[in-house]
Amino acid sequence: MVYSDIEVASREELRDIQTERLTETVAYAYENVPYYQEALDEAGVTPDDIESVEDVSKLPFTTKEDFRDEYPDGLFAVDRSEIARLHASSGTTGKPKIVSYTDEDLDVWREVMARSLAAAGVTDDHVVQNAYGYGLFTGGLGFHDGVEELGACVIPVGGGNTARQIDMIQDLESDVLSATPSYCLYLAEAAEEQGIDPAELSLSRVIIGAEPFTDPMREEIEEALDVTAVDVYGLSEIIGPGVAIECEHAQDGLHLWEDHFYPEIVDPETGEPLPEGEEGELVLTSLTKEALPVLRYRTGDMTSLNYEECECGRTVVRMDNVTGRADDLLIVRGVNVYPSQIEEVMVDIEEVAPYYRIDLYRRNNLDTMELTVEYCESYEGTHDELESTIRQRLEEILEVKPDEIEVVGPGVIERSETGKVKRVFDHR
Ligand code: DLL
Repeated sequence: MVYSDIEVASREELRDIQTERLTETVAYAYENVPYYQEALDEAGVTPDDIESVEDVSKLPFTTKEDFRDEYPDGLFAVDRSEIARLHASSGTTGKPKIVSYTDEDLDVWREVMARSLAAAGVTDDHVVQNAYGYGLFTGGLGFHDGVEELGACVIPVGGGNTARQIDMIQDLESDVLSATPSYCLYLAEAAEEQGIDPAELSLSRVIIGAEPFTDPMREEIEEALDVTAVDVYGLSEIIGPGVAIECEHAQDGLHLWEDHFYPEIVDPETGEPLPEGEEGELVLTSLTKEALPVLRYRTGDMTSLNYEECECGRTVVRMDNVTGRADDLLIVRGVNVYPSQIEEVMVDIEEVAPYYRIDLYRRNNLDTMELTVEYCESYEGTHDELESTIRQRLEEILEVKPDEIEVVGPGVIERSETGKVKRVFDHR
């Protein structure tokens, strides 16, 4: 179901809306955020130079460091009295990024979340169990408001509490689970431990996001819970969840609500815009935000854009699934390694459970990489056999070999019930 006509508008109509909104946003940011006035002046650009959406590339970038430098509210464009809500992003080090919303911003967020849920196949008859964390994290409240806006029923369970979570699914017959992909697997595993077949639960779909996952990982979730798993993307700096989502129809790229968020793809090294279809770093400009307008935000997320109409009929641009971040790249003894490459191999080996961790150390001035992998309950072979299978498979795809592979039994690798999964531990 298409929630809003704009999802199927012609490309010309979309472009006109984007042009109008971009010119407004740039003038608004220039007038109301001293940081942007300075940044534009420095770049030698005035709001009048922005005449169409293509002029976006004249604007300077906004980065994570700018959010940090302007902590807590230096990027806000409105007075405190106009701010209806504050959230904070989940930074692992240093101060979080504080993000703000006016009433109108919250309306936009509800609308894009409702569109997203509808695209994922959620209807007003559905019961959505929301297992994203409530609180400063945008996942919980973002989903919550969107489900209400759509007219479906939300169960605000939040993150963790897995035994209760499973009871709720069983007793209240939840149709949809919104949760991180790692939590979906955690829940399936916990159900099994309780003697419940997770595939027999009432869930028909899960809406997974907030962290990268690979295709085999998605298949694992779909099989374990017998659901359709739909990928949802978003980030606090831009609004929260609901920037883009796959439709359940095609599951082929995430429909990005480009009447509110303008996407570009740039070379992560040079910042130069890349030709259509090429993979690079996603850069987003907010087109309707009041409290926190953001110009050309460097998301750090690697993806590509596809402007072809989807088989579901939506005409808005689709972004590819984000399987990594520009800064995810691990450089081990001078060689590039993406954790997603390792994950693909892990999930592809039947005897291995989808739990692994990568530890990097510097010993005697040399990088060392240790991989810890868990085998499945059903595995009957020896540790050595499995280790050599893993080593062989990794050698086919990686230029640099792990120095050590440790194979451990089921449940040994620490699980996290809440928040985003952490698989790489760089001790260097
Ligand atoms: O994670 C918002 C969100 C909540 C999205 C619930 C989806 C579901 P932040 O905490 O600010 O916001 O983290 C944003 O998480 O830049 C990506 O690196 C990563 N991320 C978010 N969604 C996906 C996804 C929320 N579907 C950062 N696939 C982003 C891969 C994702 N990475």
